[in-house]
Amino acid sequence: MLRTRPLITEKDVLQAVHAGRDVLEVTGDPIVTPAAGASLREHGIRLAVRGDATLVEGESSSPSLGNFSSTLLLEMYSTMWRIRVFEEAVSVLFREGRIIGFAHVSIGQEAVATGACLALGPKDYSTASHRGPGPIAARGARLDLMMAELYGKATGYCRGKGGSVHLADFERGILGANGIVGAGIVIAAGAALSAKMRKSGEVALAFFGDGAVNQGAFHEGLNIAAVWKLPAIFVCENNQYAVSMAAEQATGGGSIVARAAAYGMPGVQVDGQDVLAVYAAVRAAAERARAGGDPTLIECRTYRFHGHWEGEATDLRRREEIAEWEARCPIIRLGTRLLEAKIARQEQLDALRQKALEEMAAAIRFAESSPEPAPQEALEGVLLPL
Ligand SMILES: Cc1ncc(C[n+]2csc(CCOP(=O)(O)OP(=O)(O)O)c2C)c(N)n1
Ligand SMILES: [Mg+2]
Repeated sequence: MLRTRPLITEKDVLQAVHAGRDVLEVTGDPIVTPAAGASLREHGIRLAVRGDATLVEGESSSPSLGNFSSTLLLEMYSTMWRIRVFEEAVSVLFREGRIIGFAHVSIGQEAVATGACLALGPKDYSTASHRGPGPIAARGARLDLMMAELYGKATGYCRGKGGSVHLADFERGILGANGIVGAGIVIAAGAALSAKMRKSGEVALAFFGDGAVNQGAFHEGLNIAAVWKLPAIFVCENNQYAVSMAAEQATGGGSIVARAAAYGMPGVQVDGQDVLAVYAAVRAAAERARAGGDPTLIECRTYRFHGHWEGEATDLRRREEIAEWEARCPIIRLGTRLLEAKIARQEQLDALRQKALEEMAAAIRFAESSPEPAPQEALEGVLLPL
């Protein structure tokens, strides 16, 4: 049975302001739209929640470092660098014509992939959008096999036939990046159904963009997951744009996270530049899913520092906007916190980045020296129409 959760909009807040109230009372487990959250803060109005409220949307404050082991914090830091240096190399190699096909990088968004994937267990499943390398590297996939795939070499993850938008590693539960926007959402729902039927205790997580929430697959996937209480986690990488279309102009109702209410599932919005916030949200969602509870929609507000794809001729976004977000680099942010809390010294952080650089350099050497696929294998492993 679907639960109804009250929605707090900016209008509700403004009504309270006009009535001269400084408290907005609500019964149940409310959804607060981002605009309402901002308005609450702006007018200094407190939300008083009656009932068993557990989740309140709006950008959460960052969890304290004390909630995480230093091993995990350093793993987060090095995973983000692993993604960053790999994708920076991809960007250069693509421009040099050494990487073929498409390449979409998620430089700037590393905290989303990292926080989410590190909150999963090794047997869980994940799918990624067309912006594949980040979420796939974050689950521990091998950079050399990834790079060889991007080069179209026979040693790549899909023997050179998939490229960056179809990277997959089934042994790690990575069910693939996908060139079809939104497709990974229903694939994850299917994996979650399989886990539920097998009573395996596994969960399935789908990464997708803000553009995907307007696809039918988003609604189908969330609906079936809600109706059948599937152990699924839907992570929206809201990087504010689908190619050049701004999410705020394309999202009916104005809020992605509010759509969770339509399916009676918890919805959480987190600061996607804060790896700790993403981790905490996914961890809570995974625990709920494993315990047989509802699936969860998590909207991570983030930004891609590069254009839509590496071959993009024009980027229509404002330079000031890009600069504002570059100042919110998730890696620098975590590094600064680790230094301030004396959890790590600068030399340790530098060594983790250096290790990622060496792994990336070895991955390029592997890809460069790998053979091309043999022409007679061109149709092997490919689904052909009858
Ligand atoms: C079903 C479908 N429609 C359109 C496209 C073309 N397309 C590729 S990426 C993209 C934008 C997706 O934006 P978003 O979901 O926000 O992901 P982002 O690129 O921002 O990570 C579009 C429209 C596609 N690949 N698949
Ligand atoms: Mg997007």
